[in-house]
Amino acid sequence: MALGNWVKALGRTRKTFISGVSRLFKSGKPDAATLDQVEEDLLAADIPARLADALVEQLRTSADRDHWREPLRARLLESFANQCPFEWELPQRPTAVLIVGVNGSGKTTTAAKLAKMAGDNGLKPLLGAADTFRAAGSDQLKIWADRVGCDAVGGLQGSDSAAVAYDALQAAVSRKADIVFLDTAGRMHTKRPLMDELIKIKRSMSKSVPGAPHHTWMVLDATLGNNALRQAEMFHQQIGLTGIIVSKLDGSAKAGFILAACRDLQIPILFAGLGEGAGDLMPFDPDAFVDALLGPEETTETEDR
Ligand SMILES: Nc1nc2c(ncn2[C@@H]2O[C@H](COP(=O)(O)OP(=O)(O)OP(=O)(O)O)[C@@H](O)[C@H]2O)c(=O)[nH]1
Ligand SMILES: [Mg+2]
Repeated sequence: MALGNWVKALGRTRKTFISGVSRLFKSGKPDAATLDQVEEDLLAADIPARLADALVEQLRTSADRDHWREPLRARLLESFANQCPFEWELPQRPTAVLIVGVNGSGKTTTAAKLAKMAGDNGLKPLLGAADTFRAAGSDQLKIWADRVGCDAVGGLQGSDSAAVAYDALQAAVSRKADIVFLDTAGRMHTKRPLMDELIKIKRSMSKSVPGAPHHTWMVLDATLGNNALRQAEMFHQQIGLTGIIVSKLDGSAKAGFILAACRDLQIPILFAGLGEGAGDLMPFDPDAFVDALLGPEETTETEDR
């Protein structure tokens, strides 16, 4: 997808991010008070504190109207040293992907978007609806499955989510699906905590298909900024994540947290959701992300309002 989509999606975060930088250049010599304000602006966009510090230092020493962009760009890109894209060439068939996340983060929508992307990459996807908590959780996914043109396997509300996970993987084997995305509930109605439920689902998946789940991806709502990061830490500790998908990037003013997710948690950011439609998911592109954050050359002139 074109850089333009990233530029549009990151508009709100960029406004906060870049307003400090432009203020710095308008004030002539960067004085301590302006630099403090710049740091505050960076933190307001949920840029990690350590990085905000380094960026301000960079601006202090090389605050030159014409030459600030490249050093800043390089510094921002360092955050993505652990980044690696998801390869749609699958070593196992079916490949099972467990989709987790807190309530309302965008799991169901993202599972559907992923199924569409798998289809676009020449694979046969299957959607599994292990969200047996939400009334019509399974129906919601089936509607999506029809929309993106794939099969869905689900259970009744209140049924055992681990059993649904098992069945969905069995169905993937018998229907010769290449990849199955298993949607889960953001919270549970039983007394058992969510993590226990997810651990049970994982165990059940491995009994159904050896080695499953091959991937455990967490959907993070980008509008939550640093709070999303803390959620990811918790999930990672408990169930082990192999990838992060950032949803709702289009509505976020705090997308700076993504810079910490990859570097501090050492989990790759695989995809980003830039809208509610089935086609609004894209592979995460660090260069496009950083370029969109910095904005076009004239951004410092136009966005400081
Ligand atoms: N703007 C925007 N909205 C999104 C995106 N992804 C999901 N949404 C919206 O977020 C809301 C919640 O999405 P769901 O997919 O139902 O979230 P969920 O995590 O499955 O929710 P629960 O099953 O209730 O835990 C819906 O209104 C989606 O349309 C995105 O990338 N951009
Ligand atoms: Mg859901």
